[in-house]
Amino acid sequence: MSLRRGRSWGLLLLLSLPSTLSAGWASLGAMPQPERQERALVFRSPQGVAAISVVSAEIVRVRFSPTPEFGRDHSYAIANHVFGDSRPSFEVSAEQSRITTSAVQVVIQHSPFRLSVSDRQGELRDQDDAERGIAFVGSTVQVSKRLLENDHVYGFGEKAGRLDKRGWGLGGVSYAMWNSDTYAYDGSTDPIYASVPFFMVLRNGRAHGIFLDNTHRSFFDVGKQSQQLLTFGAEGGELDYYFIAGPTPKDVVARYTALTGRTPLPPRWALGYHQCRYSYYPESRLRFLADNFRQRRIPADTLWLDIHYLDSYKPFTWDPERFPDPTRLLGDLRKQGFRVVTILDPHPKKEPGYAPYDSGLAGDHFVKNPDGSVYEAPVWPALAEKNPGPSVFPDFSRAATREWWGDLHRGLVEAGVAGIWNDMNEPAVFRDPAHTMPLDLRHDNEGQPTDHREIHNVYGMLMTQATHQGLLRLRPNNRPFVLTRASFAGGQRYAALWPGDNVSDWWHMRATIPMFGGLGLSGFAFVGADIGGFAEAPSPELFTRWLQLGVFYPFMRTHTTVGTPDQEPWSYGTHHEALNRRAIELRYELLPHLYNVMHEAAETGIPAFRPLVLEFPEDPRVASLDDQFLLGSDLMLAPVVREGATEREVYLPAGDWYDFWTGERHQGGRTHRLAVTLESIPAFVRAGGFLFRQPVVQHTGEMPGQPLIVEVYPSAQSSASLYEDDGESLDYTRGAFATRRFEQRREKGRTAIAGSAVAGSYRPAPRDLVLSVRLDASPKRVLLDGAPLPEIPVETAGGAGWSTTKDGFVTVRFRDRALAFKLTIETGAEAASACGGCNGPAARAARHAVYRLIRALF
Ligand code: MIG
Repeated sequence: MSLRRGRSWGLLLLLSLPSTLSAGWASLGAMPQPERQERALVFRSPQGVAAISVVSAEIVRVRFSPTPEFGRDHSYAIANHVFGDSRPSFEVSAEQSRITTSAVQVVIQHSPFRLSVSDRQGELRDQDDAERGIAFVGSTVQVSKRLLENDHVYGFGEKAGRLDKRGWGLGGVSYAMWNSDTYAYDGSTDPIYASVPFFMVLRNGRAHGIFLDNTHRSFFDVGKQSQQLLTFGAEGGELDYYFIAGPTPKDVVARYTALTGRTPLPPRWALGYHQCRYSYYPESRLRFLADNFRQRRIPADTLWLDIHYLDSYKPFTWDPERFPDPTRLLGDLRKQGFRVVTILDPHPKKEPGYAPYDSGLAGDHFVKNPDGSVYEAPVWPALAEKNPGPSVFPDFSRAATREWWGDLHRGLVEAGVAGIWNDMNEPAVFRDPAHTMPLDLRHDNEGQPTDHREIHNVYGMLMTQATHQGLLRLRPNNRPFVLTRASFAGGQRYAALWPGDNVSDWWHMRATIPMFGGLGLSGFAFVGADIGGFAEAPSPELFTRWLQLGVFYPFMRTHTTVGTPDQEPWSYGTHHEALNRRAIELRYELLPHLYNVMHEAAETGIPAFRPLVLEFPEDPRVASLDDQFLLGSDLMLAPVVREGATEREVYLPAGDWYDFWTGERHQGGRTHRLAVTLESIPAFVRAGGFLFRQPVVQHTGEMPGQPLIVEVYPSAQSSASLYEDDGESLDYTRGAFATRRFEQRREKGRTAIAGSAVAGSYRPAPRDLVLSVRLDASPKRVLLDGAPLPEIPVETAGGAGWSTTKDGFVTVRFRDRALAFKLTIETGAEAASACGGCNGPAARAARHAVYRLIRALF
């Protein structure tokens, strides 16, 4: 303790020395009065230049450089600089400057230069530490902010730790941003593959965010060196950060993604189940897989080809023996409803006569050594059996190179490949002690050459940009699907992300929950981890549990490394096969819901996979909750993540919740203890929630014509909207979508459900609507647009009508005409307890009988 004290005194002493005398850190001291520019105040002193500018009423940019002038104003992360006019007002006095917008007030104290931001209510949100403020040494710049006792901190993208970055008992956490290939990482490995220098602070239930727009290696000390300080900075470039106001965490995420872009709406097939391993080959193995999925009736959409499909690991080739006729293979698989995704690493082999090398050299597309020669290093092609040799590396920071790389995908697209998997793009380099490129390599940097220090963290993202845009040029009316391992802030615009090489153990499975919570808050909505684990082999139980969790990953893919036992849903015996099938079936039943929330993410930035704090920021009990999450706003998941578990504790926030499986009502605001079996996938729906489902299909190609099932959970009044489109093309950007609103109103004796007419020009294939309405009393009469519908016993349903199941749902079915409708359910006077005794397994079986029946009918 005293040692630590001593150290910080030493640091304080250093910081208070005038910069000219100190060889160490210099703290930014006095700044003279600023120059007023249109939307900014610019301060200059012999120590450097600072600018505080207003991006929007809620977003303020802070820039400092320990140089006389700023460098080029350029960002790989920012997608949108243009926001509406916020009419800030500026006041400048000798001691301080003040910028006021409709949402925030920024006060800049001139001597020493310190900044603070308060919200509309006048509460301080963000405040430079009075002692330290901005400081710099060599090429490193940093700023220290005050951290309050009750602050919670979230985000930082892909981090393998707790959701709340404040750490256990305020122990603090310190993070670095430097994309790293970290095979079999664990909770103490940092950094890993992707860098998102963004975080959110939750203070008294209200949030603000900070985004450090700097691609160099950066660091974030969250209350670790000192409990009262959050210090961040980077080892090069400017201190260039954005303060983003809330007050809600959703506001912050929406604004952060307005700046850096949003995850585009994925093609629907990419939300289905993906089967991968390192590596499936030869082609007969792929056919075997496809046949097994279909014969065993285990739904799946996509099979993946890892590096063994390539000829000697060379990008844009096929191994001629393993895959003699890719076009025919892919065509045949497509007929069975399968798509294929192929891997591509950023390391073309140095080999005259190999087209990507020849054209890359001719176009000057490769990363250079400081002396101007092309950089070569060993990656996979160096380990090929035939003709091993070094690789060269595209300089994705050059626009012309991105275009060249994108165009190289033509052959794959023509063969029928549906999407591209970008791996090794940290970049990973073999036999280098740092496992990446030397820091002094040269990159174009969009016309302002720089070294690898500045490009490293965006190398992977720029590769995905090249891939995404190339796919778009090659198939202009198709939504590109790209999966990447490395990325950077803003990378959500180009690719889905998976957190690399996890391990087949229970910790790694659990760790994905806070990790995806943090990634979602950091703009990455399309994420999923290797189900079953990459390194090592899962027990049958672990694999089943991981699939049951993976049902709710936005991206659901099983993957494992080379040499491990089979890791397919049927690889663990018939009992587990049935459980695994059931999990994947659930995924497909929930696809309309998942698609809807992915669309919401594309529109608003609010992720599909949500930590509870996003929905319940004022509930202190969810601030550090690591083993539950929501899919959308209303579906709460509490997966079983402990080996041999027979019980699961679930915290339900205030309000009523309904067991997804039994319909049983639970009171929120407290923790419940559930008994669980290997079958259990604990899930709850918030009162008033709407859940959009469909019967089980074997792949997304079977969706057209399926009935749309709308489950409605009680509240006095609530509504939800549903988005649909063709699932594949970009026609939706030109109006070819279908959105509709559903609303419920409940009063004594009747429940009314209204559906709006469909907006947009897309129309789903002819189908039925099935409304499954949770009731607290038994139905007497059901009217559609005022006309009574017949009651049809569950066993003989057909045509329009309604029926009940024992667990308190009424199921109403009628043709979906895409028109407005009004359903009225008249109920008797019984109390809610009418159904109290029938919420067990029998009720659940009855409810599922209805679904089976619906399935059989269509
Ligand atoms: O050095 O392509 O994370 O998913 O299967 C290993 C082979 C290279 C690492 C990826 C993994 C992939 C593997 N790759």
